[in-house]
Amino acid sequence: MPTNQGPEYFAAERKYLQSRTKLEKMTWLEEMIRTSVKHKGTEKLLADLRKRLAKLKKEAYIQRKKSGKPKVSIRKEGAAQICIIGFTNSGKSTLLNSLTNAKADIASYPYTTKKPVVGMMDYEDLRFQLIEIPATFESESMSLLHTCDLIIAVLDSTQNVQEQREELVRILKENRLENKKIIFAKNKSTVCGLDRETICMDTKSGIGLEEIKERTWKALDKIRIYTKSPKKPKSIPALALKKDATVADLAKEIHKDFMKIFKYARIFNSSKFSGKKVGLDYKLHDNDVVEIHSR
Ligand SMILES: Nc1nc2c(ncn2[C@@H]2O[C@H](COP(=O)(O)OP(=O)(O)OP(=O)(O)O)[C@@H](O)[C@H]2O)c(=O)[nH]1
Ligand SMILES: [Mg+2]
Repeated sequence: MPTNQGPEYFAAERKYLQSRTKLEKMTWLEEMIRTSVKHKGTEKLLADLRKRLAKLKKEAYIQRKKSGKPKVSIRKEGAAQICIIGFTNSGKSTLLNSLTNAKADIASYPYTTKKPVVGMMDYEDLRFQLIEIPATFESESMSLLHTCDLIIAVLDSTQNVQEQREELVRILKENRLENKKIIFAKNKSTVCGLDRETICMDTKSGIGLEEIKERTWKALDKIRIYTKSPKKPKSIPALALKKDATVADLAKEIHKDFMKIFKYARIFNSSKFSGKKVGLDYKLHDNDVVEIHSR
């Protein structure tokens, strides 16, 4: 055992040795890794701790798969539902709180978030629902990843980024989520590399938050449509529809029976045809304002 560890490390080690559950053990192993001094002399110890942690995570995952607990379901609100994933302490709650009205607990203590936390994010007249997925990756909250529209994966730049990325990709694959849209964001990082695919952010100081919003909207690959009533201004928040959406798609989005009472619509935009009367098959464009007239 190395003799040059500080009191924080020894306190975590004591707690680890007293732990009974897998989650407790994982928590204190994470804490031992975090608080351990890092130099040549502790490399072997750290490798051993990481190996033990990886084994525990795997066992915990198999156990959870068998637990059969009811799946968490959160009703979609706004233009899209976006899940935030990442390992413990990567800064998921800090990101969620910075982008939305949520008040998730933030702490350097591992596994602070134990249940999914929801918040609403505003971006250019659109509202998005953001959900932090606990880093324990329990199967009951993993179900949210199947139904959400996009995943933001937070990587902790104070740890091995490549390893985290590969491990997250493996978890997604294991859950048959490999085809899900995903954005990678490297947190706690003010120095950015050449990898333009990965967003570089420091949520604590607000760096990269605008980019996260822009990239989220871009990745969703949708168009923003405003509705309005006659003689009224356009309604905000706007709706997000698929790129080739028509007025009929918009009517269905407003209400499933809206098509039955639809008479015609007027489209307002920056073109010379603004105010034009159209039918259900009219193909909408980004930023169109649609005034629907019903019977
Ligand atoms: N320097 C720095 N610290 C950060 C940043 N974002 C988060 N932190 C710190 O990292 C620690 C963990 O942050 P959280 O937001 O709680 O992380 P989390 O991913 O939600 O963690 P769990 O819920 O435990 O899985 C806290 O001490 C934060 O203050 C950042 O951008 N820069
Ligand atoms: Mg959290």
